[in-house]
Amino acid sequence: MAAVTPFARVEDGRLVTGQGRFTADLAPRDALHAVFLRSPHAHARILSLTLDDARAVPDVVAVIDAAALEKLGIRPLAETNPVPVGPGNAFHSAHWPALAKEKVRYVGEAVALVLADTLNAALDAADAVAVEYEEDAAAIGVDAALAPAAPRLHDGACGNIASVFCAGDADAVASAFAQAAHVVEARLELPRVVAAPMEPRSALARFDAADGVYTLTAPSQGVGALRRHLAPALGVAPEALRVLTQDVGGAFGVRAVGYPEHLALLGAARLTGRAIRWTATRLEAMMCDTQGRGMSVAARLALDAEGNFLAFDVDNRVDLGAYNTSNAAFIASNNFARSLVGPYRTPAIAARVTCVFSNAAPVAAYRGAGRPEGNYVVERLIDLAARRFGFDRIDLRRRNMIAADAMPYANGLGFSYDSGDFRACLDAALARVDRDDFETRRRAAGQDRLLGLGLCCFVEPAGGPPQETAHLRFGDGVIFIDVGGQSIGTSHATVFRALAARLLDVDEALCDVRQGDSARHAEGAGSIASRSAVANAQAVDDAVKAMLAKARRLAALLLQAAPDDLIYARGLFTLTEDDRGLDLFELDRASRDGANLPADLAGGLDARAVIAAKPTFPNGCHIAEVEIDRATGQVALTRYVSVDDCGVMLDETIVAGQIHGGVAQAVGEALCEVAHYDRDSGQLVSASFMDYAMPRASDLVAFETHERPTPCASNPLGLKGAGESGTTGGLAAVMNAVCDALATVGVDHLDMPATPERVWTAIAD
Ligand code: SMO
Repeated sequence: MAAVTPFARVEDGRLVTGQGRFTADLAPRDALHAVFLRSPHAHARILSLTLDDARAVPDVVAVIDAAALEKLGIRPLAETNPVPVGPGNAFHSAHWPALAKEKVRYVGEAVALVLADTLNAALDAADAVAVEYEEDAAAIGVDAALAPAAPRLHDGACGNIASVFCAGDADAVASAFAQAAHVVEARLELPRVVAAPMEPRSALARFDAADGVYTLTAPSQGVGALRRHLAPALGVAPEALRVLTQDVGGAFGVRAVGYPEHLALLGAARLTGRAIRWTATRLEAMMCDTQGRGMSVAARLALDAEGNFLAFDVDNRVDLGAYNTSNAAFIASNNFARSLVGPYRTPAIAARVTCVFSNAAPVAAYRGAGRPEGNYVVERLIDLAARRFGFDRIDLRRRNMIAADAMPYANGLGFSYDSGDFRACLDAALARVDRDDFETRRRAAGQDRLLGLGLCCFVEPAGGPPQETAHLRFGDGVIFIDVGGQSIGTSHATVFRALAARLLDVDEALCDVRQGDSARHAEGAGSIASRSAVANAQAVDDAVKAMLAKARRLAALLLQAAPDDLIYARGLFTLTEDDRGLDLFELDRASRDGANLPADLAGGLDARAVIAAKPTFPNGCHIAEVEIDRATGQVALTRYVSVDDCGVMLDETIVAGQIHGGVAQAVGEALCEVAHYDRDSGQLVSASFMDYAMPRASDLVAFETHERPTPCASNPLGLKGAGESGTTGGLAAVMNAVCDALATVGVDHLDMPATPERVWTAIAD
């Protein structure tokens, strides 16, 4: 039973007193330490790999190469979400190998795996592996990878192109542009970023030879999703892989996928018969975790003379890195394209997305996963159009917004918005910002300090399919709430406990949330795409309803009453207000006992529900103010106001926390973060916190977060996602503010990140 704590969240007492249990805390005495030998080259042929000297190092138990894993039937990791192939679309995948064979394609790609009784022995042995490489030129970035003479990464990927995806109506767009009064065009670069969760990737791998079952303990965004990704690559049925996740020290999308290291470590456990433990160094995390974004977008917006949007035309070229991960091409294609509608009635939209292989680490989901990028493109184009053609940027947005009474609104790119009042969010945000006062302050600031105000209106297609599951289990004086999601800092133990207790009308102390074991929680799609609250809560709701319905029928039988005559309150079925009645635990015992009961009332009250999860459309308006020091180019975020519609909120504090975290992540991407690869060598030169600028508290401001909810119409609890709204609203709000400030000195557009050097250079030019 969960203890009563003085903390706001169930999780806090444990976590803030150092009692969290993270994967690296599991340190079985007999476990071998694992060290990966990694490629120092971005692109090279492996001429020879000699393991003998490494194997001779004292305390080394095994040194493994690609061939050894291949003999176990381990294959490269395939995508779980391919780009849909259809008219105009093409897809050539390149799967991510557990260990490189013949060729390495990015700096940090694993080449061999050393297992030893001590970490130092493993490190020494990794040094003793002899690899002969023949270097090839590296293709860094989409332009280089698409150049006619570019080095080819994969046989079969012609011109390094992984996929081409087309969405929308290109003919309608072409005719709209032909009639437009105004056309604005821009080229927008969204550089790569790394997620850098506080807890680096870590794993404990085991293999039970008796039953042939692999067990992987690792941080994840859902054990079911990780198992579905890894089992086929291991060449086993899903039941032959058990995935366990304990506490997770940050996820941000990079934990949604399986990794080559998972496969290699599980293979090593099988080959050695020992448990294997591994925790990435920060350098490995920077180089080898999947990265995010990496897009080069050419966009055009057509307007009529009054400022009505006519058409939007977007061409996105995406730097996938060396391999296609589980979801990278899908995110950059499908998620990105379907975010180009936003809150606006744009009659015609066309998007083309070309995903390109390059000699950098693979990309995958990164908070928002395609949606912040799409939204950023829309919102930058609107500001550019307003400035160029003399429209007020707020009037322009308001004029083109989808009205609240247009719901449900078919957005033309495959989604139907169920609800939302976009103008109300815009108005609520503007009501908190005095634009006249801002203009007065801007004038007063003079020439040395450039003030900027930026806003962003967005709709974020979130969550959705396939399914989600919840299981209520009666324990000894406790009801376990098993859910398929995974808390990644998202407070599931607090939120789903409170929800279950409310739906069951019992004390919270009687409810205990469980997740993180694929033996129990395999069906869930995991905590991705802002879906946990929406999908898991619905499943809990359904499971509670099913359980209470059975309990009511049983109580009626035992109390010799009609089911509808029973009163249910506080966990108790009674006939009148003051009779003793039967509580849920008594009913569960009677049902389990089963004596003389009809079959449908026997077997206990445990209940399982699986729901089909529908997408939701969190939306809102975010406003940022910045101040640029003209002499140094330093950008200071001076104010941040958000008004979000996350639907009905299960816990307002936790929603606010999600918005805060998302905004901070967006500010980092907008102002300071960039995964910088050297164009010639392909080295990741920003591979430590000395070089990669994570935002610090001093880079932020006290966020003023507000909610203006409209209940979601597509699920009974009225919930919408909240986990990524801050990131989606934040990118464009901050960059529109930066560009608003720079416009006063004649700079139209600046790409992220708006570092002092880039801002200063733009002003100087
Ligand atoms: S970036 Mo999220 O795991 O969709």
